[in-house]
Amino acid sequence: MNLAIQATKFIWMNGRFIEWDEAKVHVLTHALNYGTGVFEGIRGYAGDGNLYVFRLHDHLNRLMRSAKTYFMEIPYKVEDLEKAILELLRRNELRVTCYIRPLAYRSYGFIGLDPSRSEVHVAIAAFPFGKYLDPTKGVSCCISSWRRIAIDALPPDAKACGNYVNSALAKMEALKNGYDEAIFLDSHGYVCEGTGENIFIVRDGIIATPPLSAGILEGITRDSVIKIAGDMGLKVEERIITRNELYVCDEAFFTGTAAEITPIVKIDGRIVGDGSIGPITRRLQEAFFSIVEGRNDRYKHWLTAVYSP
Ligand code: PY5
Repeated sequence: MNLAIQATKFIWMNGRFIEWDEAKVHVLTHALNYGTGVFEGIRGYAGDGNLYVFRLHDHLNRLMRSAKTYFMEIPYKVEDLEKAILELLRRNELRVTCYIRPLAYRSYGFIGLDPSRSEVHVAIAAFPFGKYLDPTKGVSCCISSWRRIAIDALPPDAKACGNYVNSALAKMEALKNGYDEAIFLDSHGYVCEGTGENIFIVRDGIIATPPLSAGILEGITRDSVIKIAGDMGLKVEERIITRNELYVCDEAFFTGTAAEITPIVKIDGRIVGDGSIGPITRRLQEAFFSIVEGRNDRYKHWLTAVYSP
């Protein structure tokens, strides 16, 4: 996967469109030192001659919830940020599948751990983005030796920058040991999520995914998959999943904005199912891509068209 950031022309920063290379911060920025920022990852999809942003409103609402947790007053309304994102995509002439990264952070001004005196700044970048994990072959995973941040230590359902040092430790460990991705257990030892993805398993035709109480991010792709599967007549349970269920399930997959729907084909050396993409995973993947690319009218309300037809 090529994860090198591809520069575009403009970045939206604090209400203005500025040149990509000018989007800079001071090294003493509070968020850079202490992780006091919140962010979103959103995808735009190329489809039938247009670009569609997937669940834009839901992502920005989650950004606002993350900010609320940290007493950050974002000086823009969801509607302002929506307009800014659509305008940014147009100014950058993006017509290919891309990633949109809104970031609100405590800026420069005060040392010390109370962030509340440092102003909240907001930046939005958008750039072309292909696959994050391999959706065609599937990925090989390990159970991380690092636990996911406990819900009484840092709220994992607020998408804060600081949460991701925990993800980075697990991701590096997995890659160094020859895996593609890590799966976190929660502080009780139950299955939690990936480093930047939610996780699902399938057993005897029933789909299961850990509940919010396992300390997961309330993923928007997770929510989409639950709805799509329900509409297909498949049974989906939000329930505690044990580590061993990962080893013996019929299918497993990750969901996320970056990961989309990525099949998991191996966990700690155990082959999942027959080692290829499972039938339910495949059906969900096909449905998901037809929806995000604007080929399914039933879910058009999840899409915001960037260009007028
Ligand atoms: N869990 C964690 C820890 C995440 O970071 C993400 C998203 C998800 C679950 C899935 O949430 P959603 O479906 O709403 O995207 N991760 C970011 C993403 O853009 C960053 C990954 C590098 O996918």
